[in-house]
Amino acid sequence: MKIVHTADWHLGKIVNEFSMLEDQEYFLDQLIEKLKTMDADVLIMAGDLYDRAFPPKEAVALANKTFTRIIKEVGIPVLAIAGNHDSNERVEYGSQLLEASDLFIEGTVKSLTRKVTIQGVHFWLMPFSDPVYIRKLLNDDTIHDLEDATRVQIERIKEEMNPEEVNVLIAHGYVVNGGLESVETSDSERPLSIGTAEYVPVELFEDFDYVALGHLHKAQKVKWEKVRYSGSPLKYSKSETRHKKQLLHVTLDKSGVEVEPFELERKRDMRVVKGFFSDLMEQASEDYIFFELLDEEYQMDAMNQLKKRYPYAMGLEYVARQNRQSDAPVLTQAAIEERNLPDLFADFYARYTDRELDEARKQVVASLMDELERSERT
Ligand SMILES: [Mn+2]
Repeated sequence: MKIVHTADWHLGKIVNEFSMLEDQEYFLDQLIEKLKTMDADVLIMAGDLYDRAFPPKEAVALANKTFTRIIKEVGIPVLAIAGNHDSNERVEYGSQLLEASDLFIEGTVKSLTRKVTIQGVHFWLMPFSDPVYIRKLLNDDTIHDLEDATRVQIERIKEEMNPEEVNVLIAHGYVVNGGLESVETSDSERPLSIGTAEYVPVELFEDFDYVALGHLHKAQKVKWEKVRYSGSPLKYSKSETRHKKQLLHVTLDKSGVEVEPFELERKRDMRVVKGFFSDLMEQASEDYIFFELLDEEYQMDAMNQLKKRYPYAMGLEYVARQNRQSDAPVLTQAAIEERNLPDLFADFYARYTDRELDEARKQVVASLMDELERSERT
């Protein structure tokens, strides 16, 4: 069995006011062409097909076109589940009918997880849902959080599953090896729950031969080779600019799993560019760029100026100013007590304005302090 594993397309996503639709369409065209040349039996999309529960119509049209082309032009089935950004019911629209065309989209959680068998390999489609919904659906009061909900769903799968055969789980969420610090998160992953633990221990998935995960935007394995996040195919936040975005080509049978990541060309890269304003204004780029300016002084209308040369500029920070502020010496309590208030104020003024307090201002501060002291005494 050869699988192409991808996830977190977030169709219709807007990053810093830029729609990603053109980039997403470009990527999906590349994906279809690549699938035509590679040896793959099935495509998995492990959740967050859309970025929002009510995606823009262009995003729905793009999903429709893409799935149709993969099935008709490439000729392989597609297995997809809802992620936490998707509307479970909307994603599932027409699902029973589409099954006949090899498009298997599972939106809502079922009392028994849906199984799809392709060439003798069993795929279990476990969409994301909140634990309160799952607790009611399964009528199980032991379910309090996502870990409980997942455990109960897996127990029910195991009652039906033949461990002698090849079983693949498709799921969406934080799957961790110990704590949340065992995985690498990004800024564009929305929290899964408020108030209860949102992660699930990887050990729950031990009996599967491969686990195709979605939610984390950085490609990574969790504890074992066979438990994988493909990551998102595109960069969706500044925190992802260093990621090597990829898809996974997975070859598996009962003896084990072999995972080969592959990359596709992007329409525009998203990156961080560091430099002085005047130097940057001598260059140009059509990538998505987060600027980190090294200038110590604020530049007049910097973002609008930069946008003339970098039409896809996404953000701007004055990193030299931030560094200097955080590098400023921290006074100990004893040192503070040794110094008088006017001196401490002069330090504060210099740090935040980049100017020394001049004599005239010093006089004003001193007289204000005197007045304060007098009024405190009376
Ligand atoms: Mn997600």
